[in-house]
Amino acid sequence: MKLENPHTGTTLSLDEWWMPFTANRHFKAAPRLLAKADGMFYWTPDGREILDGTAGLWCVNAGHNRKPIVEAVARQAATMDYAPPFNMGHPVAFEAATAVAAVAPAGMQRVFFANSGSEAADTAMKMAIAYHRARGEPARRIIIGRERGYHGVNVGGTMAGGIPGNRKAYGALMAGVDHLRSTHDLARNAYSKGQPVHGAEFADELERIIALHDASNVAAVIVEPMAGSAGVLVPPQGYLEKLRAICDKHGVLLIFDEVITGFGRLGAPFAAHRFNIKPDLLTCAKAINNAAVPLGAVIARNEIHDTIVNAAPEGAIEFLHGYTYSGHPLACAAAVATQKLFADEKLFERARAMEPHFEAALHSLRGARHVIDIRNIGLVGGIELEPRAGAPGRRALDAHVKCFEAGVLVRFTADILALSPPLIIERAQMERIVETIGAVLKTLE
Ligand code: PXG
Repeated sequence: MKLENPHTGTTLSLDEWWMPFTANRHFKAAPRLLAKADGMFYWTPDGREILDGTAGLWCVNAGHNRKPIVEAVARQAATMDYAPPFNMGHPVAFEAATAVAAVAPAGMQRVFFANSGSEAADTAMKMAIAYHRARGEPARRIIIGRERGYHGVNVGGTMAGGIPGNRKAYGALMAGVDHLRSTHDLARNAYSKGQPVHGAEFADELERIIALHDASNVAAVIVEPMAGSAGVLVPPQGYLEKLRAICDKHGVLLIFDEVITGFGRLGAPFAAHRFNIKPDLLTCAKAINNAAVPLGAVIARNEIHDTIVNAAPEGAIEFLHGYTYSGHPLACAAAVATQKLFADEKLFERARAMEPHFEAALHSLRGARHVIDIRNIGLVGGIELEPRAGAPGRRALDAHVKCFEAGVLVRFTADILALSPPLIIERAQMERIVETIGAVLKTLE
């Protein structure tokens, strides 16, 4: 097959790009390419239309190539490409931080920019440790994550994360991590709509883990309020409340990784709003600027910022951390335009209003071949398939490929199909996604 860039006519060689989180040999034997996007759709290089059921990779919440964002990035590129962020500033980064702080939970209006969710996770963990040190408790360095948690692929995120395949090759890259069990309980919670009823008690083991290490050594707990990458695990009713209470009791910070749940995905600005639980630190990325230019952020409780900043001598750098591209002008211009678009089109409210329709469409697949669970919240859906004997993950990979051939983009992880469409999705498009999956499941081994 001859592949080319349809916009330039350049013939493509597939050898050089070592692709991330990709079965490189499998992919390059039968590549699936996307070359153009608009609104709810992608197009392949040969012009086939693909309905985007995943908002890219959980990130293009306002839909693709939205004009105000495209224009803001183009304008900024033509005005000032780059400016250093260390002991220098530029207007757009301040504007972007203000725009993000405006939708953040009350009392969390301090925004530190990174370039990805992975960098945001590692930044938040360092911030937690720096906070305890500034308060005079420098021994608090242990980070507690959760099985099936995903916090990106940098050192801290890899170690605090709880996906075995992502960790096994690296040993102890970071000292002092422990893990809660995952909240997944298929036997009791299959086919839950919204938050499952069973499982608040899974939070109780945080008491045991903190006691084991002694609270005086524990810095923070980091969890995704709703675990995305590991297969759409919605927190059981009462679970996050318990985590918050146990953290408070022991002076341990609670970090919410909202890289997926941030900016409307659950029908509220953040999961913190949806579940009415306030973390101490919150990480985000992806939809912060509709994924137009790489950008991540840590949103800190004001008091955490103040404690770290005020502990340093006047004139000294208070938090010795940051990236060349922290607050990159193009990324920040996209963030300002994106946040305005979210507000102008009331997209978070729209996601909440569309949730019942999405839920009904998803659960209509109950009883379809191979399906053993369906779960959902906001505009997120997970469809768990019975794994093929001796070949875990293959059935969902086949479903992903066949849906793509049928013109619908769905994600998969292990044997779970994950859906997270742009928040502009129409009801007929929800139905098309679900009908396509249903038809594909009928044809799968
Ligand atoms: N935290 C969470 C909760 C994420 O979902 C990251 C951190 C890392 O972000 P960066 O920007 O460094 O990739 C993520 C990323 C999937 C999938 O298939 C999800 C992510 C990444 C890759 C695949 O669900 N989320």
